Amino acid sequence: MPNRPSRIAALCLLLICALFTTACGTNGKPPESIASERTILVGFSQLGAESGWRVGNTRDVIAAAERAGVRLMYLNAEQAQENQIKAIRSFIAYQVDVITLAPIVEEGWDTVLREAKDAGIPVLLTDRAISVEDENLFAGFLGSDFLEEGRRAGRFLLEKTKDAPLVRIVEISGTINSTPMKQRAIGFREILDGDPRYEIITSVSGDFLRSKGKECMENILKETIDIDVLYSHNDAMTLGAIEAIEAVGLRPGEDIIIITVDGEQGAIDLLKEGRINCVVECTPLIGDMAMELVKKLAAGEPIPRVTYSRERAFTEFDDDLDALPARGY
Ligand code: GZL
Repeated sequence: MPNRPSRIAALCLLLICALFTTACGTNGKPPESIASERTILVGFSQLGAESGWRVGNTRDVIAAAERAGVRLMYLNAEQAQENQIKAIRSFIAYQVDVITLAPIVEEGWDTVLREAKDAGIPVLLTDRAISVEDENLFAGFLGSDFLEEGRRAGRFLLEKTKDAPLVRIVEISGTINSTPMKQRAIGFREILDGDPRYEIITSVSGDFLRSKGKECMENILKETIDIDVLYSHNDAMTLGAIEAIEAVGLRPGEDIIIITVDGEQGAIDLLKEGRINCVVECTPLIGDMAMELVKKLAAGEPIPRVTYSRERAFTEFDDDLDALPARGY
């Protein structure tokens, strides 16, 4: 429960707002229409700054809020769920119109989202999903179809290795218990599980961090170099893993097939050089879509439970890689 000082502050703020509203006169309009006329205040709880993807996402949401005339309170949780929970409580104390949450993991949100609901503040999930007892604790989800991202990675590998007798795969996964980590793993396995030629010899978490991706790959290479494929859940970890692969004299993209997710400019550049074979797109540029949904919520309108961003995969089989526009992250 929010502590007493913040509740007193909230009540004072509320009283001032009430007096202000009364003084300015509301012409008897219902409160929701006032929200649609005055500047919308959004509390944005971002999980961290762990990758180029995340930094690009933050920049895009901030720029989109500016374009939309929405006032944004942005708090970076630095990869700690407890900081996101504190951020949500401060947004409640400020009586924001809408909360947007990019949840680092799926569990542990029921209590604080109940507080937001009791305060009458709708919550939009952006980027990742959550698991809660009561689905009504959030208004909707905007982000990627991570299962499909994993399937795209698997389909590329089937095409790339259709004549191979045996394919030994190393998986470096993302933050444990996060939606992208869980679903990119499931989608990838959905495509390959029916074929006995594919063996995932090890799967370790690199927490979406470049440094940990490098460390994971170094440790794996100490055990074996009999690896055909690296499936890495994000470009940051892939760039780290490629350093480790090259440090032992192996050629990424040739000796080891490299499949990565996100679509950062750095990964696309390595795809063009032949040091990565497949880049599954996961766009962070969802700010404008988020602001459209925020405005609906602030006006008391319903939004879809799930809104997916449009994505594709870029592979060595594409003949238009040089024509690709700059990625913007
Ligand atoms: C995916 C996002 C993931 C990215 C990583 O939507 O949550 O988190 O794939 C980022 O780069 O760290």
